[in-house]
Amino acid sequence: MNMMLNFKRRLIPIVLCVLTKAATAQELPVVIYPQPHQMVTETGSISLEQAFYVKPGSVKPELQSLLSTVLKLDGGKNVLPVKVQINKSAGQRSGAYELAINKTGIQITAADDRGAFYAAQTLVQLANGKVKLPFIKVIDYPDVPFRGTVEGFYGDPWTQQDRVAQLRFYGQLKLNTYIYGPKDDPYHSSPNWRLHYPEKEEADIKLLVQEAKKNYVDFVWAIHPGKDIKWNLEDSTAVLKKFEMMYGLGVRSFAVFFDDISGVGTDAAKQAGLLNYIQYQFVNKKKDVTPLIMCPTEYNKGWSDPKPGTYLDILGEKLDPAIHIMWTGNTVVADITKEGLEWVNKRIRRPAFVWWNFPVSDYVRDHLLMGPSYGIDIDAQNEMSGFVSNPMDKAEPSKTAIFGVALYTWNMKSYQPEQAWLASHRYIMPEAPEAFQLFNAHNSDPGPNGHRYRRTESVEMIPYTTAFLKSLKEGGYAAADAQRLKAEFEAMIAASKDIPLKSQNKRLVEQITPWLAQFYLLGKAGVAVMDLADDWNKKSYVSAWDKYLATERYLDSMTELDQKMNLNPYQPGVKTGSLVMLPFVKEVLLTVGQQMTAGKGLAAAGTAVQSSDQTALYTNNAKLKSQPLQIGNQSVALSPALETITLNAGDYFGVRLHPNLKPKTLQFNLESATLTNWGGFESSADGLNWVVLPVEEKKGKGLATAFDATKDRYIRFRNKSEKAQNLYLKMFKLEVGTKNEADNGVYVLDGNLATYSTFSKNEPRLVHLPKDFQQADLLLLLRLNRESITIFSKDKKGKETILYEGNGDYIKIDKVALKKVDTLYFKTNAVEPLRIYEIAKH
Ligand code: LOG
Repeated sequence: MNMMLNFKRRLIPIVLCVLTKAATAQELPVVIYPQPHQMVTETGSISLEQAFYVKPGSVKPELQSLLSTVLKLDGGKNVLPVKVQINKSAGQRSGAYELAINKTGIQITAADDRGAFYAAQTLVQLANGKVKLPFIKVIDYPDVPFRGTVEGFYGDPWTQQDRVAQLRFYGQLKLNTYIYGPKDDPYHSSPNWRLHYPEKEEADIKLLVQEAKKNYVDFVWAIHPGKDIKWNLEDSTAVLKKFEMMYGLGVRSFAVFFDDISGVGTDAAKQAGLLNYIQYQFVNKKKDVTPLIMCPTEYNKGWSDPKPGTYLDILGEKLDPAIHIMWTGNTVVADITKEGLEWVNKRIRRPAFVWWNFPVSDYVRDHLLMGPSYGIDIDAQNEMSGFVSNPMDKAEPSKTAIFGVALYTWNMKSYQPEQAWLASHRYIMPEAPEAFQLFNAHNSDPGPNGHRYRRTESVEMIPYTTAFLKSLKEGGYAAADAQRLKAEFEAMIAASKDIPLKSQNKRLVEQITPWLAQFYLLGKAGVAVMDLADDWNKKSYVSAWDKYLATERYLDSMTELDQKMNLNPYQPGVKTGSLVMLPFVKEVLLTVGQQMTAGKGLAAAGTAVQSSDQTALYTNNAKLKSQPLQIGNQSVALSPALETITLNAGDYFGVRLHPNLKPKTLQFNLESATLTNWGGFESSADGLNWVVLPVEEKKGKGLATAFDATKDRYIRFRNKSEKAQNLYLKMFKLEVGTKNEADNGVYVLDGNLATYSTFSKNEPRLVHLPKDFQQADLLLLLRLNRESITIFSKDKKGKETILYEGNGDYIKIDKVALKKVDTLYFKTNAVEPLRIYEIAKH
C-alpha cells in the first residue's frame, strides 16, 4: 500500500517538463502551478513597466482587479491591449483557457469566465516577483471537472477566516469546488438540519458564498439528515425548505450526505427517492444550480454489500444520472486506484466523485499529516467526475496536501507527488521553505490507527538511522551516519524556531504550535542521544551517563507535553517524528543503555516480556480489530471510533490486562439508548470463564467498579442478543493500578535501563542485593536532578554506615566499603522523585 517515495531535498523550483525554447542562461525556467497542459515560451518579453489597457466593461470586475495586481492598467503612452474573449473554441470544459503574450499584447480566450480567471491566475504567476513577462503561449484545461475539498471531518469546523483563506488559495490553484459539510455543525447534521442557521452564521455563509464566487469556486452546501430522517413528505419538504433557505443566502450547489449513519436512514431506494425529488422539485426548477452530489452510506468497498442487487446497485439504478455519487475508495481512508473506481462505477453506473480521506486527521488527532499527496492513480482520470480532499481540522497546514491535489486533478499525467510536495513548501511558506520542508518530512505518518492507513515519514533519514543502529548493535560506531543524523536533529531544533520567527502565515504557525514545541524537544533529545553514542564510543563513561540522562529528560518533557496539550477526547496529545526519528532516539538510548549494563546485572533474568502478558485489545469484531489502545500510567482505553460500530450476535470488545495490573473503574460511553437490553459487560480471569460485571448505566453511558481486583484480567462488552446491534465507541476506559508494589530490586537489578525505581523525601528505598552483588564493586546509575542522596547499610543492631553521600549520578561503591551487606538503603531530602535506574556489578 505504501509506495516508497524517493525524495531528493531540492529547493530550487522544480521544472515540470516545461517547453522553453529560448530561455537565456540567467533566466529561471517558467514554472506554473498547476502545470499547464501546453506551454511554449518564445523569444522576447514585455517589461512589467509597460502600460496595458483593458476595454472598459469587457471583463468581469474580479478579473480586472486580479490583472491589476501585476499589470499597470492605468493607461499611459504606448499602451498594449489585454484582450479577453469568452469563446467555446478554447475548450469545452469549464475553466479551459488559452493565454498568449506577444509583442501585440496579451490575449486571453476562455471557455467561460472561470477560464478567463484561470488565464489571469497563470499570468499572475508568470509576473510575480519578475520584471518582465515572457512571450508565451499557453493552452490549458482541467483534467477533472470538479476539484477541491470537502470540509467533511469530525471535530472543530474551520473558522470563517480559515475558509476565506482557503477559497483564495483554491482560486490561485484553479480548484473549483468547496463542499461544506463539517460533521460537528449541528445545522448541517442532526439535530438541526431542518432549522434556519442563526443570524450570525447566515451572514457568514453569505459572505463565504460571495468569496467563493470571486474565486470561481462552487460553494457546495451539504446536508446530513440521515441520523433521524423519516421517509415521509414532511421530511422531504424539510430538506427542500432548508435548501431554499441556503439558496436565499446565495448558495447554488448542494449535496446530501448519508455517511456514518445507521437505522432507517440507510435505505438506498429511499435515499435515491429523496435525491430525485430534490432534482425535480429544486434543481430542475432553479436552472442556476449545479449538479447534485450525494454521499452514500456504503461509501467504500470495505463497507459495501458485494451481493448484486444490493445498496450500490439500487443507487446506480434508481438515482437520476445527473446526480454525482461520492466514494472514498477500497476502504474509508485509502489510496485511489483506477481498478478500485472501475469496480464501483459499474455498480453506480456513473464515474464516482472521489472523496479522498487525506489529509484528514480526525481519527488520529495527535498527529499532523504534512506529507505528500501520494497513492492517487494518474491513470484514473476517466473513472472520476470529481475529486475532493477531506482535510485536517487545521486549515492552513492542510494546504500542503491540497496543493498536491490541485496539481493532480488539473494535469494528472504530469503529477509527481514528491515534486509537488517539494514545490508546496516554497509556495506555502516562501519565507522559510527549508524549515517547513524539514518539519513536514518528519510529520506525515498518522501512527497506528483503526483505518490501518499509514504514510511514509522521514524517508531521507531511513538509510542513516538503519545503518547507524545496525553498527551500534554490533558494537561499532558509524561516524559518518552519526554526523548526518546529528545535523538533522540540529536542523530540527533550528526549524522549530525558524518557522514561527520567519513565516508570515501566523495562522499556520498557530495551528502547528504544539507540534513545533514537540519537534524542538525531539531535536534536543536527538542531539543528546547522538552525543551519548559518541561518548560511549569514546569510553567517556561519566559523560555518557550524563547524556543518557539528558536524553531522557527531553523524552520526559515530550511525554509531559503530550499529556498537557491538544487534550481532545479522541486521541489526545502531540506526536511528532513518531515513525522514524523518535523510535530511533529511543532505540539508541536503549541499545547504549543495554551495553552499559550488559553482563553486569541480572540482564538475563526476566527482562523479556511475554507477549501474552502485554496489555492488549480484546475483540472479535472486524471493524475494531485494528483499533489502537491508549495506554497511560494508570489507564487503558480503546481509541474512540467515529463511525457506527455494528456488533454481530456474540461480538465483543474490551481489553486484556497485563498480569501485574488490576482493574479499578471502567468508564464507558457507547451511545445506545437500548444498550443493556441487548448487551452486557463481563469480566474474566482467563478469557474463558466469564461473570457479569454490574454497571451503572444510562443511555449507553456509565461506569463499573465491582471488579475482583486480584483476579480479573479480561474486561469486555458483548452483544448477548440474537441479532446485529449498533453502537458508537465514544469511550471505553479502564482505570488501573499495579497489583503488588513491585520490589525495587525488580526494576533496579534487571539490567534494563528502561525500568527504574523512584523515591522522594518521605519514601526511602531499600534494595536487597543478590549474593553475587554482595562481594562485587557496584556501579549505581541514578538520576538526582542535582539533589543529594545518602546511601547506607545497617548492621544487625541497626547501626547505619554511610556508603555514599552527595549528588553524583554515576556512583561507584567498591566491595571493600560494601562489606558484604545484603541490603542498600536510599534516602533523600529531594521533593521531586529521584530515580534509581540500575545497580550493576562493575
Ligand atoms: C467520514 C468523514 C471522516 C472520515 C475520516 C466519510 C465519507 N465520512 O469513517 O466525516 O472525516 O471518515 O475519519 C468518515 O469519509 N467516516
